Amino acid sequence: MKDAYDIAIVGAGPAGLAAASVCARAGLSTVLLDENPRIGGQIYRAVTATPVANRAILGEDYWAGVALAAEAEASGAEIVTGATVWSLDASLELGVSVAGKARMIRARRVIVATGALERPFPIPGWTLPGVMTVGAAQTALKAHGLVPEGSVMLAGSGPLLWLLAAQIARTGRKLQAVLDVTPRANRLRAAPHLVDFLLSPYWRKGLALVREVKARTPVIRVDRLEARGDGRLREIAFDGTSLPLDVLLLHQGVVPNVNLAMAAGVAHRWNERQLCFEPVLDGDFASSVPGIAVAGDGAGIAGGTAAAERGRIAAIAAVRALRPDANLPDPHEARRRLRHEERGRAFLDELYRPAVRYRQPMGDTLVCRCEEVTARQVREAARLGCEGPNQMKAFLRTGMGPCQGRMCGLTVTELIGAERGIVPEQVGYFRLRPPVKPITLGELASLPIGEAERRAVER
Ligand SMILES: Cc1cc2nc3c(=O)[nH]c(=O)nc-3n(C[C@H](O)[C@@H](O)[C@H](O)COP(=O)(O)OP(=O)(O)OC[C@H]3O[C@@H](n4cnc5c(N)ncnc54)[C@H](O)[C@@H]3O)c2cc1C
Repeated sequence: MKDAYDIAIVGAGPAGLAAASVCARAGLSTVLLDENPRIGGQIYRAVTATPVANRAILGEDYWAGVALAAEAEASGAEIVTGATVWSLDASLELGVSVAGKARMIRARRVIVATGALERPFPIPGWTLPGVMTVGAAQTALKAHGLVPEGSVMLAGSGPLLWLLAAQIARTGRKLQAVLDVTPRANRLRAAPHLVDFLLSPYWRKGLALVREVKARTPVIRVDRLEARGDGRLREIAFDGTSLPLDVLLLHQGVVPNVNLAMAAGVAHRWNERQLCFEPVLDGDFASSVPGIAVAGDGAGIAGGTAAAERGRIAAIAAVRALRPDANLPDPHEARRRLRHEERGRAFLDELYRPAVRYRQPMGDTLVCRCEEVTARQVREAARLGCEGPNQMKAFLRTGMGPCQGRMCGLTVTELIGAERGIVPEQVGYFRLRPPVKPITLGELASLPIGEAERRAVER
C-alpha cells in the first residue's frame, strides 16, 4: 500500500468492484480495501475461491460475480483484502489495519461501498447459542461450504430468507420448516407498487424461489416467535406451538451499513419505507462531505446489480472531477440500467416491511447484546426523560460495545421514538466516531510516529 492515492474505495462488493474497475481503467491510482479475506462482498462472497463447486447450489446470480471480480482484478486497481478501515474524516484520510498493523492513507476522492447489514431481529432468546442470522449461515455456506446440522428452521421474512432456504435445500439437507412472519397487511401496502414489480427483473425470480422452497420445505405462517433454551437453543415456540430445535436462522431484511459514512460526518436521513437511516446523496452519489461518495446498498437498499451500477456512476463522477479528459463509460447507460434494477423495489420494501413487534421488542428481550441491555431498560430510560440514542449511551451503554451499534442501533432509535411519541428522524442515531471497528491498542501503537507526535509528548 502507498501513502496516497487518487481514489480509495472501501468495500469490495459489487459497488466497490465496479467502481474500482472504472477508476483504475481511467488511469487513476486506485486502492480497493476490504476487511474480508476475499473480494465479492455479501452477494458474491468468496466467489473467486468458494469450495461450493456445484453451481446450482448458490445459483446463477451468485456466479455473475466472477466476471465483476475478474474485471476489477484486471483493471490495475490495487486490491487489499484483510484491510479494515476504522476511520475516515473530512480531510479524506483513512485509518486502515492490515495483518495487525495500522496506518493512515490519503486519497483525493473516497467511495464508501460498505454495503448492508442484516436488520436486528430481537425476539426472546435471539442471543442463545444455536440461534444465528440467515446472513451468517449463508456466509458459512459461501465461504466454507458449511451447512447447519441437526434440526434447522429459518424464521423471518424477506428475499434473503427464501434464497438461503432454497440454497440449503439444494445441498440435499432437509430443513424442518420456514416460519414466515411477514404481516398479512403488508400485501395491501405493497399492492399500489404491483405493476412496477411485474415489470421488474425480480418477480419471475422471486416467484420461482418461493415455489422452489415450498415444494421441498413446510412453510408456516407465524405471528409470535420465541427461541427457548437453557444455555443453548432447545426449542422454538410460535403461536401456541413449541418444537425441539437445534438451529434457528433469523432474518428480517437488510439495512445500509452507515457506520463509516456517519463517522466521516456524512449527513443521513430516515427512510420511512425502508425503516433505516441512509446517507443524503446527489444523483452521482456524492455525499454532504466534499470528496466522499457512498455507493451500493450503503446508499439505500436496492440489491447487488443496482449496487454495481451505483458504483460505476459514483466512480465516473469521481474520475471526472480529477481528470475531466479521461476515457470513461457512458454514465447515461449506467443510469438507465440502474433505473431498471431499482424498479420493483418499493413493492419488496412494502411486502417485507418488518412487523412493529419484531422491531420494537418488549420486556426482558435483549436489545443490546454487547452490554446486555433489555427492551424494558431502554423503554424505562426513555420514559425517565432520556432524549436520544447518545444520551442512552450514558444511561445504559447501548451501542458502546464492540458492535458499535450495528446490532442495536435501529432498535434503540425505534424504542425511544415509540416511548416519546416522536418519529425516528427526530430521535436520530448514535453519534459515531472512529474507530468504527474494534482495533487493538497494539494496532494503534503501530501507527508511524511523526516529529509532531514525538514533540507532543516530549518533556
Ligand atoms: C449477510 C448478507 C448476505 C447477503 N446475501 C445476498 C445474496 O446472497 N444475494 C443477494 O442478492 N443479496 C444479498 N445481500 C444483499 C446485499 O446487500 C447485496 O445487495 C450486495 O452485496 C450489496 O453490494 P454492495 O457492494 O453495496 O455491498 P456488499 O456486497 O455488502 O460489500 C460491502 C463490503 O464492504 C466491506 N466493508 C464494510 N465495512 C468495511 C470496513 N470498515 N473496512 C473494510 N471493509 C469493509 C465488507 O467486508 C463487504 O465485503 C446480502 C446482504 C447481507 C447483509
